[in-house]
Amino acid sequence: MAETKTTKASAKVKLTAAEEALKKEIVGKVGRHFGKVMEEATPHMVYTACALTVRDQIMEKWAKSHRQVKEEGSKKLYYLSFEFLMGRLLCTNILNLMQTDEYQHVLADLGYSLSDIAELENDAGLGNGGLGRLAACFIDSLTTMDLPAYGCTIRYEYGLFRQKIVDGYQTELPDSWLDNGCAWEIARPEETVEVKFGGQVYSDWMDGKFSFRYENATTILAMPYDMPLCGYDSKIVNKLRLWSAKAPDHMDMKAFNRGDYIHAVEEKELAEVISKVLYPEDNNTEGKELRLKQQYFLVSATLQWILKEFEERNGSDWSKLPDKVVIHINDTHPTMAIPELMRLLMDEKGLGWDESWDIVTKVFAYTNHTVMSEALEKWPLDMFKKILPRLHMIVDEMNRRLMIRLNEIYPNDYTKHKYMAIISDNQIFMANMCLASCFAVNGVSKLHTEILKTDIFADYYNINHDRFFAITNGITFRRWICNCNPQLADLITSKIGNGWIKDAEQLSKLKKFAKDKEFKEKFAAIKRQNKVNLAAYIKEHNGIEVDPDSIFDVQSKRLHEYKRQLMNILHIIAEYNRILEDPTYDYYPKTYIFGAKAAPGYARAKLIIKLINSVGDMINNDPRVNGKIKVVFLENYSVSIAEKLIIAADISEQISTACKEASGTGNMKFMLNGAVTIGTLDGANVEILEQVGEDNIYIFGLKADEVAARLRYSGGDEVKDIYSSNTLLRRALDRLVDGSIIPGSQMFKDLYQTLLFGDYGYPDTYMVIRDFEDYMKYQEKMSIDYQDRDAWLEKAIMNTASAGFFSSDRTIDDYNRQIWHLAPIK
Ligand code: 26W
Repeated sequence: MAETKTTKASAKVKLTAAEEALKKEIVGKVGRHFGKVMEEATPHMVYTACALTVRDQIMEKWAKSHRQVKEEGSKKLYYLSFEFLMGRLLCTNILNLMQTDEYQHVLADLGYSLSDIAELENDAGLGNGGLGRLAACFIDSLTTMDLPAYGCTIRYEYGLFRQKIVDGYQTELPDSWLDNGCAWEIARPEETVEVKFGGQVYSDWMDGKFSFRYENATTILAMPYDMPLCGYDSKIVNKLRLWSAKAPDHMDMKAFNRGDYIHAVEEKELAEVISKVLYPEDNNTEGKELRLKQQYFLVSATLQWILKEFEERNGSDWSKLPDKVVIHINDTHPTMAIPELMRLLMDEKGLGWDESWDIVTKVFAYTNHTVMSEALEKWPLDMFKKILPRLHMIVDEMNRRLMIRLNEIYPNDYTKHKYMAIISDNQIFMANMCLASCFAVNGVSKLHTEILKTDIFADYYNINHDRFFAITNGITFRRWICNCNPQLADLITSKIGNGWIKDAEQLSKLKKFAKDKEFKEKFAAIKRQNKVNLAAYIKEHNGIEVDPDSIFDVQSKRLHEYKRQLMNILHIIAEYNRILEDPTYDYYPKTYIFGAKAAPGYARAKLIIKLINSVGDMINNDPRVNGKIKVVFLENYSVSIAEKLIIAADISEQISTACKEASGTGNMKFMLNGAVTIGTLDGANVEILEQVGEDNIYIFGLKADEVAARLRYSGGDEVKDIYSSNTLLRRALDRLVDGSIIPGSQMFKDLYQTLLFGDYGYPDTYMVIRDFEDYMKYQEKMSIDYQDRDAWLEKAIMNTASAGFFSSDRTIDDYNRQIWHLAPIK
């Protein structure tokens, strides 16, 4: 944390009485919390003092809101997710309390600026990418819309690794986000529950039913921490509950008494390792034992808590559970909640299988976030049985009953049975468990849902049409414009009032200003200032000088082959070659900016990062380019960096291989902030096109069905033909192996090989070669269009004005009307 950062004060204004009171609070916190007077306080102490005053206000609201939920007997949503990528919370919370001006004034009076103080907070980076950030946007919208909901996740001691680029390579450092404490969380040791792993399970027949005994099981304690969250101008407070693993006291005491202190401490470490670190794999699963334990740990702790809360409020008529509780499974990672609820209802509450199943199948809803086959979770049966013996018995029985049902529906169609089974080939298929048990299944964009229905989940769709829903993702406008781009938010409000912040469709009123000269100039000035700020950041962090008047072309997201950062960089190489060959080539200056983390074990993704950095070194330092192209790789892409980067983009790169990106949400953030998209007809890009119209977006490349057709055969001839006929592409590709990027090095050969020859006889599985020409054509068109400043500004404004549909408030409203059926707190 940059404790030494200078914190410039913004202009002082005379404080109102309420502001004077707030100032007293902050000064008081510095004194009481740190034993310091203001003059001696470090900026970080000031940050903490501010956060604590905000927290106090939220807590006051919380007490009231809690009582109200109880009185109204409201149905509640528990949103189970292994990832909540919250980012920083100070400014969001202040904005949501509608006190941004007050805090700004008070801090200025104390000699600080709110934005600098806010920078001192560590990002809560408890997520990999889209899925985790979506969960964070959802909880903001749920609360803003006064819907009672709890986010449930693991309190990882280390969030997603910090990325450091060393000599062009990604290196990973631990993200110890809790080092300076977290002002937002409240420990709840009194609500600790036990979670059991391993051992043996024995059944006894007693009083006409089975009861189950566990022997030699290891008990781990799950201790919750609560993060209260307020919505924008809303009445209620929801919370994010984060479970932390602890060793039970008796565990170390036994060994301790035998004098085996080291062993005692080791055992404690082993227990607590469960909540130590977030798995950094995105769209890839490896069946690791620790991850399985994390999954069971979260779902078991959460379900025990859910049942306890229900029982306290409603007694033990469990058939009422579906009226009071809906549990959402965010991708398959928390799927074990399904058999765990069966276990708790049967073994702890004494219900029979049929009664329990009837409840379970009315409580759970599931969202799928990816169709990548390597991301579909499956667990080795042996491992599952060893770690979760009782759950294994339940899953086995679920599968047995499923097979009977399937044989009635699809008699003797064994291929189908196998494809739809929960257990096959000695593995447990988590998506099938969801499909067989959840009352609702949804995809995250129209196209993605269509692919679920007609392709990967077709067999289940065919027997359960009414359970499938298409709900397009969204983003919270409070963070993704109000907080990160306050000047633009203010400009919009000055024209159409502030109703759009809670009712995003009102943004469309802005369309009538797309041709208004004065508005356009103001819009342009804000974008330019954001670019100037980003240029300063790049200068400071990368040492690269970039021109704010060049086109800022940005691709920021996880690094994955299907997202095709490789196609982007190949295109840059091709442009570079053209400039070198033809000094008269009229090239409008462009700054290509990348931000991307690769999974630490994904060698090819890491090689692409090295390639981007090496190409950057080659081009940025070549005097013949005359600064017309700059390539920048921003280290450690995170929520906080996204907030600076997205608002400065002219062009948003959304160039995934069609059918692979389930939705995308970065695409929506760029659009909202007035960047124009170049993209394929994939995920939510399809709907962005619908909203913004074809004049205001650049769509290129193969469509989903065309990609699917090409993946059915090797395609070697097509790839070879393109390689021979497209000189620009060929010469860009050849640079990967001719030792010209890093003099004498062949290190990028793997990339060349896989594009042209493939791993298993299928070259170019992500269609980089096949989409290249079209991509280049639209890149060129954009550069030309950009030079018509007036027309470009109109496109940019139309993007902002058409983004209303992508508010997560709309998404949450869709979920609520179609799936959850929660009533807003009155
Ligand atoms: C088990 C390893 C693992 C971890 C994370 C597998 C899969 C995931 C996620 C499902 C990957 C993910 O974040 N998917 C993204 O979800 C976003 C929110 O719906 C979508 O917008 C993105 O298109 C999708 O890639």
